[in-house]
Amino acid sequence: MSEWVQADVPAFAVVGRVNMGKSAVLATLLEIDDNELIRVSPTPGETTRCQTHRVVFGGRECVRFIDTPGFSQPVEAMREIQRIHGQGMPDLVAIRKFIHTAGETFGDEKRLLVPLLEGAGVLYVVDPAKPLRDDFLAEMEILRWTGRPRLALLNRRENTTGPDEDAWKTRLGGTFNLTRTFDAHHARYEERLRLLKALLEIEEHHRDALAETIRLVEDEWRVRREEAAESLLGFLEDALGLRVSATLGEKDLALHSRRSRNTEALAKRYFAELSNLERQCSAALLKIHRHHLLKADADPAAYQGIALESAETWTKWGLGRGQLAIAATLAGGAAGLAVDAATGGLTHGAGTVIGALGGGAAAWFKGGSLPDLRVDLRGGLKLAAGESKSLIVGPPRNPNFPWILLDGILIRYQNMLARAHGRRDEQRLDGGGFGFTRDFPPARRALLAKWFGTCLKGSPNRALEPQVLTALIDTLEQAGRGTQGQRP
Ligand SMILES: Nc1nc2c(ncn2[C@@H]2O[C@H](COP(=O)(O)OP(=O)(O)OP(=O)(O)O)[C@@H](O)[C@H]2O)c(=O)[nH]1
Ligand SMILES: [Mg+2]
Repeated sequence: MSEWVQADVPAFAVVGRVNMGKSAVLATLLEIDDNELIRVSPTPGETTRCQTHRVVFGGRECVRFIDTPGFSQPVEAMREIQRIHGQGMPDLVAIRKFIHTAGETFGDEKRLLVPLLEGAGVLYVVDPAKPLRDDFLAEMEILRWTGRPRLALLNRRENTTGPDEDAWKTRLGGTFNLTRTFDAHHARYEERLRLLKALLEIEEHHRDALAETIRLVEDEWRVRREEAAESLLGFLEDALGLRVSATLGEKDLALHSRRSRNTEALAKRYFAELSNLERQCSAALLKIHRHHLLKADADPAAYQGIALESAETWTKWGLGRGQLAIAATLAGGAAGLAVDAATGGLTHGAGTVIGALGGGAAAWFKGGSLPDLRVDLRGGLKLAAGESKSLIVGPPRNPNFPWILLDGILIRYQNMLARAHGRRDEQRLDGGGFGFTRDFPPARRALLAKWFGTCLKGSPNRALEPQVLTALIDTLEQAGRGTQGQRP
């Protein structure tokens, strides 16, 4: 009975020298960032026995990969198999005999050859920066003797090329059905898909099953994008509609120091809640993409005190000066007031507006020291004894604010997709990079601007949501390609 391979499920054994990145390749390919499930480690000899990793869709196993211990004595093993076979090229019979008769000194070789004997295809991982020595040639020779479909993978580290890379390619080209390059630390979805498609090319016997698997992977990726777009839509709606409020008593109003303390505390709370929403959205995206070592912690300080009027800020967030001018024109050029001069539909009832304080308003906000938030005071200015009123702090008035929020998440999304699951270091998912919104086609900009406007007023236009969702899905697709968001 076969231990590793089943007749109707395509199987591939990932083989190669110890420490070549076999487990890392597999972890990236299968999106497993958990060391308990696939151990990736700088210590050679980490994988000591074969381990099956099943790719399952809808409860059905579509393909399986077998991680194996690395070759440790390939030259000696090759000689032993030749000795067992005698004259001519050794075959599977000789390899079977080797597995059954050779001693434990060949323990790694025996264990890694068992799945091949049972019919698994070969995914041979090499580091092309290493010199092409005899022991590697011996590994290739043994793999050739198995007669199994073989794909060689040059696992390039940080794009480094070694002096022997051409020799590797020539040699592998002569021994393997296909040779591909892969970077276990940086491969993205497209490269993973390309690798799966390469397996389909070499394994004639399971062509249909592999083609079906690739379709399922592509479908799943589409579903993920839709789920990500939904999270993004929810985030934008919540973030743009976010308001925090505090109840002010008579003393709070009467004393200047208390007023400004209150307002500052409220602004701080506003930004803390805003980053919390951003963190939740990032966490949802990470969950959809099975990341556990990437952390979603958002930094409230990222928004607090950012100079919303400075061109530098917009450039940092990916908005060019030209676009800034457009946004300003769209908004009537009126950015920069510290205090909302009208309720602007922000409040639910008709309240007395802080702007009514006229010249006093600036004092309330301690000049320019506060971010440019929409602030609203409800309840009238004159309080009867025992009455209280609410101070409400809402989204920055700058017309670019929604675009900043969107860019921040899109950049995170792109950075997340660029992180390979084969890595084992922890990292914070950050929003550093250049934005996407500046490159939006005019129709998408107009649609989003319209919807943003309704969200900012706290009453998102539900009728627009399907279109917005489609626009966000397209946007995520473009961000996922990794070609945008770079500085031109
Ligand atoms: N920079 C970089 N490091 C890599 C890459 N692939 C693997 N590594 C590192 O190389 C080391 C060995 O990787 P593993 O995947 O554990 O190697 P292995 O071939 O499975 O090793 P054994 O199981 O011990 O035979 C780990 O520290 C990996 O993080 C890569 O593409 N780029
Ligand atoms: Mg390993």
